[in-house]
Amino acid sequence: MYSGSGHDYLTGGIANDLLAGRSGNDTYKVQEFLNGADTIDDSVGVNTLDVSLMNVGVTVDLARTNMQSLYPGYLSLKFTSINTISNFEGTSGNDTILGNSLNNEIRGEGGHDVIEGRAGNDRYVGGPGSDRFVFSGLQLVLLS
Ligand SMILES: [Ca+2]
Ligand SMILES: [Ca+2]
Ligand SMILES: [Ca+2]
Repeated sequence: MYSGSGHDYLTGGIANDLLAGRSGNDTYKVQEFLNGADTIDDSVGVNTLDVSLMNVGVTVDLARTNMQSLYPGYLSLKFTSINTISNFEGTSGNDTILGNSLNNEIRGEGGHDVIEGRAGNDRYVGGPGSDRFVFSGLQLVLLS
């Protein structure tokens, strides 16, 4: 699936999809039963990965560019750049979210989330549940 410039909203189907938002700020929305191994090809704009429709907690590393499993058996994603995703919207489950060097806005939503933004001026929003934020620049761990 390719889209042009502008602000787009892309969602994958059950097969292995190529989601390419290109220029503009894009939102990539994936969900549990529309699984597969999808590739998100984008390095322009402030892009959001939204997995809030999934019912299970995920593990994602936004700086990783090889295929990674967000939840075994459900969903794998590959980002074509370490700068593909700026913002992340988590699930109601227990998520583990590692940011990249961009200024990330990471929303853990419900569950017991572990969020580490890495470099950049990051914004963490924990949501309900007890969350653990790792501020790598400050070497500070907050347990809430
Ligand atoms: Ca984009
Ligand atoms: Ca969560
Ligand atoms: Ca960051």
